[in-house]
Amino acid sequence: MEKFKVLFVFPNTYLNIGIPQGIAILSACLKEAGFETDLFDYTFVKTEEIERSEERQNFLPTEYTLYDLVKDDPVVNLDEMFRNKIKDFKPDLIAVSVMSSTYDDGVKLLCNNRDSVNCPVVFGGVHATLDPKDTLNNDIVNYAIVGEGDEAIVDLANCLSRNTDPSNLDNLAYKDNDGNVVVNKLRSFVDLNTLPCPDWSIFDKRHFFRPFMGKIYTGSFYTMSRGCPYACNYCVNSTLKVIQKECGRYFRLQSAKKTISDLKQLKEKYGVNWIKFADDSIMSMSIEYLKELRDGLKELDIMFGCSVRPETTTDEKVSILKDMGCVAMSVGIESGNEELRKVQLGRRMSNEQIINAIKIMNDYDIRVSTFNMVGLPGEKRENVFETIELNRKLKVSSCNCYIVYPYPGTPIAIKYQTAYRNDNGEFIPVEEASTFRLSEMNPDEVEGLQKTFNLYLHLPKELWPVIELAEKDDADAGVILNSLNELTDKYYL
Ligand code: B12
Ligand code: SF4
Repeated sequence: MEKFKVLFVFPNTYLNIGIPQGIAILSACLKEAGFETDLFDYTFVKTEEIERSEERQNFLPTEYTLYDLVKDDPVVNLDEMFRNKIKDFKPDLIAVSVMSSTYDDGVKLLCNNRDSVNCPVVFGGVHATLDPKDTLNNDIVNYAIVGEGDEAIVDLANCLSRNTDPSNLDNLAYKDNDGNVVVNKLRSFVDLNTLPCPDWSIFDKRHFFRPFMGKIYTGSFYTMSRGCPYACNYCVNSTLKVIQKECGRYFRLQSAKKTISDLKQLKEKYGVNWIKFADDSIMSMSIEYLKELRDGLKELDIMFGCSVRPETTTDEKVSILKDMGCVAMSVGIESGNEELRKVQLGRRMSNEQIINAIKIMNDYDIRVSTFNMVGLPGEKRENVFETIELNRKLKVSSCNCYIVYPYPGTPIAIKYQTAYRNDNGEFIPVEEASTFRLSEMNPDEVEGLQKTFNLYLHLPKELWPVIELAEKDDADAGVILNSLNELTDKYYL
């Protein structure tokens, strides 16, 4: 008998590379249970000609870039490719993984190709957990999985392959005959140590492209924990924790042995030599755990980057991580104003703690990048400059700067009563976050500051009046912005 087949769909942004661990683990779970899987991934589907990107890279650029990865690809039609995939693979279940920002794209693909979709459709991922009602608000979606999908998708595939009714399955959400959304009870969190190694085989190998410090490495994301011990006001973790309160302790960590064994396999199979640990806060892990991890990972000789909370940073932990292969750390600063950071973002840490943490990282010669936000509730222009000044003082290599987006269900979205869909029912794009008007500045000013944030960081203060001209949204400002970016790349990075 033919195996029951599950086709994953990853509605990603073009060239936003990196393997989503959610799909990779679910695929491994399904294969372990005897099912067949495949993937339709937007990441390398070129729907229009692209120019060699002028995008500036964070660390020393490589000559071979993302553009070179895809320059010989033909321009294709996304819908046609999807229909061909369905024709070739003949799935029995289509499984779409979505964040809030990608849900509409997933639905659009299925609706555009309705005639080819001849099997049930399940949506999962962070958006399905945050808002199952919204997820099921299109008749093309038959089921949503709320919370963890590792066991739920196997149960669903089992039911469907035996033609039995899945409607009692834990974690399942569906619409009953009256059109009401039913969300079943959630099962306990899965024991992470029992999960198979993520299945990277279904992904385009170009996802492994990792340029760093002028060289190209091979690797992708890997997570060894789920959840986060903190609860920042703008982060979905605060909400996911509440939704899944009946499932067990929210922050979970797999054994060091499991991480070592998985990374060994990924190294053997794909030649991995660079990993980005996508765990929310690596230094929340104990010294003993980190030491065990170091002892096992050291011999694999894998370089890695990770995210850290400043107040968990200690000399001893950084020294262990460095010894383990850490070369880059990302630190969430978010705002240089302690009051805004504490009251609006729920991040209780002082500037002093941030400065000390980054000093330790610098002492160990670890590349530091920071995460920052503009457009915070109550934020004024001078507060943005407090954030810029803090970063300047820290001499960080690069800053990521985002405009605050009140994601569904987050404390910030609830407090300011923001809706993430516009009057036409469309998701308000992340690029239009300034239109939420949370700060004391107007949206143009917020956008201007976001796009010039790194210029204010790197260029001498004498040039700040020129940078201010580049903040505007017109052709002249565009020319100034490009020149300043070139100047920064050439002389100040
Ligand atoms: C790695 C990562 C990325 C990677 C890979 C994305 C991915 N899908 O994995 C990249 C770089 C592409 C990325 C980009 C972005 N990301 Co991101 N990312 C993460 C991060 C740090 C880890 C994801 C992960 O591996 N988790 C571990 C896996 C195991 O969990 P999981 O994905 O949730 O999967 C489980 C369940 O959700 C479910 N499941 C997942 N898929 C499916 C599918 C089906 C069919 C089923 C049944 C179940 C199911 O089962 C899985 C196992 O239990 C998370 C934070 C986090 N800790 O989750 C943010 C996070 C997902 N990202 C987020 C955001 C905002 C973004 C960006 C919009 C950022 C930006 N401003 O550009 C972009 C959007 C990109 C785009 N496509 O347009 C938000 C999403 C918020 C929201 N409401 O949607 C998160 C939650 C961060 C946060 N704390 O706010 N991201
Ligand atoms: S520390 Fe990071 S992942 Fe954890 S709640 Fe805060 S923003 Fe979210």
